[in-house]
Amino acid sequence: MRGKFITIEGVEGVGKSTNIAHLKHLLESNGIDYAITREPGGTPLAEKIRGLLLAVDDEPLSVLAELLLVFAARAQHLERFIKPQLDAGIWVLCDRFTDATFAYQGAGRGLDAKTIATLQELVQNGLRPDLTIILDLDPVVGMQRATERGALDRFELEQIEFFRRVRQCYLNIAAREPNRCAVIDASRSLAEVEKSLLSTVRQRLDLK
Ligand code: Z5A
Repeated sequence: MRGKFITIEGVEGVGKSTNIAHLKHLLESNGIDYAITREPGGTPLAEKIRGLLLAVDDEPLSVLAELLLVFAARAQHLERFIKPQLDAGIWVLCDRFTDATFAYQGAGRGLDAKTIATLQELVQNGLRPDLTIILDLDPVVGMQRATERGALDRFELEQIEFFRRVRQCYLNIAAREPNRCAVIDASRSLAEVEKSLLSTVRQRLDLK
């Protein structure tokens, strides 16, 4: 049977990496074979593209070049990693996916959602996550968490208004696609977020 594809999204510092560790334990305790990956990235070549996207460089990256690099990395990731894993019955847990493109390049940078949807169809050919966890947090708090962690990347240098648009876009996606998306309030303590996340995933994916 094909593996399930789970993605996790949210603004910077929302706790994606932290909560992926909890999901990993849940899958293990259910005896499920899984792979953890991330976007942009997930294969050696896609990780090189990630480097281009996150680096702070003297030559500013055009908004369109940014979008195309995101989808170039995704095309490689899908063909070389995600699809083969799913086809082999392995569940894939991915830190960010195309909802991030609608949120960052669409709502954040101002690119037309239709253009993004066209590339989505070209690259994904109908493939969508089975479940998307959206960790929701005021970006002011997320940025504080990210800043405490160390040097900021090219996206993290954006103004707070940019991240407010990103957050709202995620909430809009969740409202439009409630069967695929689950929103978790990530402003609570780590233990409370974990509890809520695990009960949601158990219920949505029929796990114990
Ligand atoms: N991007 C894009 O523009 N378009 C796309 O299509 C895609 C991506 C796919 C890299 O993503 C960038 O790529 C991203 C958007 C863009 N922008 N940026 N920057 P990324 O996912 O690698 O980068 P990130 O969003 O900054 O993720 P992160 O740094 O890995 O953060 P996180 O995983 O969400 O958070 P964390 O590391 O788990 O937690 C951060 C800190 O907060 C840490 O010290 C935790 O202990 C703490 N924390 C977490 N939860 C809590 C709670 N509940 N209470 C208190 N403290 C907490």
